[in-house]
Amino acid sequence: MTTQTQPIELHFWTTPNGYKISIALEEMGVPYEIKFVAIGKGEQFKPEFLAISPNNRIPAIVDPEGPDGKPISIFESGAILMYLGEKFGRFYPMDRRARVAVNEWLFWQMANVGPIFGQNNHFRTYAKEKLPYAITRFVNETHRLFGVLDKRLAGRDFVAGDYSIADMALFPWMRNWDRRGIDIDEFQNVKRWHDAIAARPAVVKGLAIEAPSEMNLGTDADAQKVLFGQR
Ligand SMILES: N[C@@H](CCC(=O)N[C@@H](CS)C(=O)NCC(=O)O)C(=O)O
Repeated sequence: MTTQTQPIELHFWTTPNGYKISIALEEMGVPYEIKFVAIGKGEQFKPEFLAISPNNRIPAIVDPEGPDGKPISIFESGAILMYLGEKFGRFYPMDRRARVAVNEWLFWQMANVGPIFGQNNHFRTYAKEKLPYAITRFVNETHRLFGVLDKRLAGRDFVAGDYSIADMALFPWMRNWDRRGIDIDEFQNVKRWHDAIAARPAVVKGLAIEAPSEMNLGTDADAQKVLFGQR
C-alpha cells in the first residue's frame, strides 16, 4: 500500500465540492494540509491558484509525491477522487466491472447533481430577481435526480458496490435537502444512505473544517452566497 510522507496540499473552501476531498483524505488516512481559497473574496482568480486550477474553482490538490516522485497538481474534484483512489488503493475497486459502476455514478454526480443543484441554489435562494421559470426548472430537475438516486439505492447500501469515491462525491451534495426544496420523506433510500454516511467518523471530521473567521471578514456576503451558497 502506498504511504504518503509529505502532506498533500488541499486548496479548499467550505462547499460541497471542497468537502468531497476532505472526506476522501480523511477516509484514506492520508496526511493533508488545508490551503484556504476565499472564493467570496476572489482568491480563486489569483495567478498562483489559476496555475493549478485554470477554471478558477476549488478544490485542487498538490501532491508533492506524484507518480514519478515529482509534485503533481490536479483540479476537478472527480479527477482528484480518482487519483486518490488509485494512488492509495482505497474506495476505488480494482475489478474492472466494479470500477465501471463507480465511474458511472461518479460522473453522474459531476455532470448532473453538482451543476443542477448549484443552479437550484442560485435561482431559488440567492438570485436577487426571482425567476419562476428558472426556479421551477431547477427544483424539478433536483427532484428528478433525488428520484434517480433513490431508485438506485433500493436494496443497496451504497451507490456502486462497497462504499466508494462515488458515494463521497454525492454525499456533500445530497445533504441539506431542505435548502434545495426537497422533502426527504419522498426519498427514504437516500435518507438511509445519507444517515449511514453521515455517521462515519471520517465524514464527521472531513465536514468539520471551517474557514478562519478573518477570511470571511470584509467580503461581500451576497457575492459569497451567489458563488458558493451550496453548502
Ligand atoms: N466541477 C468542479 C466544480 C467546482 C466548483 O464549482 N467549485 C466552486 C465552489 S463549490 C468554486 O470554486 N467557485 C468559485 C467560482 O465560481 O469562481 C469540481 O467538481 O471540482
